[in-house]
This record gives sequence, C-alpha cells and structure tokens, in this order.
Amino acid sequence: MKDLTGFRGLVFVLLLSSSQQRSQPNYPEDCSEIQSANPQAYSGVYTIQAEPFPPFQVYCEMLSDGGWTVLQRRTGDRLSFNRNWEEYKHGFGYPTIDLWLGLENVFLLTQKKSTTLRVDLWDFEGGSAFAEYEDFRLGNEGTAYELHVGEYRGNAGDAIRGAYHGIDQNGYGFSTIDRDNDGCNPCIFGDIAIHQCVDTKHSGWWFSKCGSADLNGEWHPSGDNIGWASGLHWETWKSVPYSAQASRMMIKSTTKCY
Ligand SMILES: [Ca+2]
Repeated sequence: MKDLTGFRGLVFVLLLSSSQQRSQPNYPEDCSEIQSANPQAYSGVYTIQAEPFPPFQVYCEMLSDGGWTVLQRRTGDRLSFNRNWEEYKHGFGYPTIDLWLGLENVFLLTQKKSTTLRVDLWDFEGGSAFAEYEDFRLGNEGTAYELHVGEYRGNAGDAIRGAYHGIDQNGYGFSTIDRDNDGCNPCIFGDIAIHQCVDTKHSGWWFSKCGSADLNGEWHPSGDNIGWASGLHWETWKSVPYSAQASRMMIKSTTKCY
C-alpha cells in the first residue's frame, strides 16, 4: 500500500510539473516566425525570446517580403545615441519611436538562424535607398560583438565594406565612448590625427579606421545636415558627409540551422 501511495505521489508531481511547463508562455523567436504563423499579423510591438534567455520586446515590420525585427531606428534628435558600452550592449530607446535593440539581443537573434540585414535610408529631398546583406551575424561580447555580413545587394552602396580600400567594417568589433576597437592608433585624415573615431562621430558603431557607414551619429535637421563629421552617414550613398533624415536597420531569418 505504501508503494502505491508513493507511486500516486510521483504521478501527481509529474502532472503538476507538466502543467507548470505548459503554463509558461511560449514566445516566438523573432518577427519572421510571427509572420509565418500568422501572415495577417500587423506591424507593431511583440515579445520574442531567444531561449534560454529572458524574453524582450521588439518592433516587427511585417512586409510582403518577410517579418522583420527592427534593430535600429532614427527619425529625429529626441534620443541621444552617444552612449557607453553597457547601454549599447543592453539597448535603449522606444520600440515604436527611435531605438537601439541592443548588441546582446542581436547577438542572440543571429546565433540560431541565418539572417538577412536590411538598412533603409531616407534623405531630406524625398529620396530613399536600401542595402541588404545576407548571412548577417554578430560575434559574442568577447569579440566586441564583431560584425559579419555576407553578400550585398541594394542601391545605397556597400558602405560597410567602405567607399575605399582599408576601411572595411566587416569583421570589426563595436566601439563606444568607453571601448576602442576602431583600428586607429592614430588614423591620419589630412592633417588631423584621430585616436578614437567615437570622438568625432559621437556614436557607437563597428568603426574600422572610422569607415564609410555610421547610422548612430548625431541627427542633424534639414538644411543643416551636410558636412558634419558626425551624422547618419552612408557614404557610398552620399559621398559628401550627408546626415540622413531617417534610418532603419532590421533583420529577417531565412533558414533554421540545426
Ligand atoms: Ca583607437
């Protein structure tokens, strides 16, 4: 009889454990998975999770070519992007307005799946351009969240690999006001010696001898947006330092890797 009681107890514990597991919310892994499950899903804020890490909120752009998870958005000067390592690591801003999703979250999102990065740019004259990169991923924090991009397509030019030789940001670690991974020791531009790209860019980014791309610089208004060392720069799109009116970086997952 004692044995039977013990058995019943074990069954009860197993059932309880099973029901507790079922009561845990089962969050999707990214916006692509949300759109695959529900093709009618609207763009907006969703909760996703890269298990076993805690869930977090993202903005999903549900477009005809996929469900895109937004990593970065700039639309004005309400939010400063001149921030330190911890802030860039964990993210800042607001999912529906301007935001930086956070290097650690992007690292987690790009570990299990093959992802495409899309960069959208808008100028002050009604124009826009885009760049897409296959096989986008970040290294872990130990690599300073090293940037990896594959094949480029688009009409904005491949500013990550640079407007000229020697400034390729692909394979470079992230730099902030308190972390220097920019390859300048110093860099010489004309008669100016730069030790930290962050000093002139006022931005965290994967600087490679400063390079041609930086969408985290200071936002400048219409009529005062040309010629700044800092700005929302994509120099294969606008060769004269031109700070864009708006930018957006987002990813979609393509295939699962097991
Ligand atoms: Ca340096």
